[in-house]
Amino acid sequence: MPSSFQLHRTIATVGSYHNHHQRQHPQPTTLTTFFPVPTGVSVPDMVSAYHTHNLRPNQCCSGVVQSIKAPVETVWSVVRRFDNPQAYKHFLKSCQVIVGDGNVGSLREVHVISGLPADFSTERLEILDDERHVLSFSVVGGVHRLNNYKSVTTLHASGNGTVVVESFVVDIPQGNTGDDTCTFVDTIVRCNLQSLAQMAENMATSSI
Ligand code: A8S
Repeated sequence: MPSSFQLHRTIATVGSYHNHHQRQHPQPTTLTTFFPVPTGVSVPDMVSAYHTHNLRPNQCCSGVVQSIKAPVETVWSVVRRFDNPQAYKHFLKSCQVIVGDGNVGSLREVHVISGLPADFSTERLEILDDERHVLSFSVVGGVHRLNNYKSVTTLHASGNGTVVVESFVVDIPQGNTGDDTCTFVDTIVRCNLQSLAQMAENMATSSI
């Protein structure tokens, strides 16, 4: 069995794994949590390394796995554009790079469509690795309820297609539970990755 197939199977079966830690439980200052791999399951080092998050007390983490019928390079050409997330993230109505030129350290300000409990978010590009197909950004400001949000997106070749893994860590807002917070964010991330799939699959089909 090719290893990419194993990767696909392994991550796809544990894709909605949630972890959360709430204030009322005594917690150590830091705790390492593995997404999306429960202890004892072996997947390529890269997946476990990039999707391992340090959780502070009162933070939660989760993630989403999406298969896409398009080559990794096609999917990556969309994901890597830190200056243009609204191309596939339909909850965003605009984006402006306010510092930098789209490389690590750049800051963007994204404005959210109406109807969400948010107005805008200021985000910093943390990782942009064109060889390994890894992008990570963190939320550093704005008007919304997702303080200290950080996500990591990795792309993996699987047959002719791509598997996308996106995990995140975020503070649990006052008055919410970790489960509610993870469900809210998982929903946004799942919508984003479904729309990414649709876009990349259209690009792949129209280039044949
Ligand atoms: C992303 C992921 C998320 C974006 C969230 C979770 C956000 O842009 C939206 C609503 C909010 O309440 C928070 O990859 C925030 O963009 C759509 C403004 C950060």
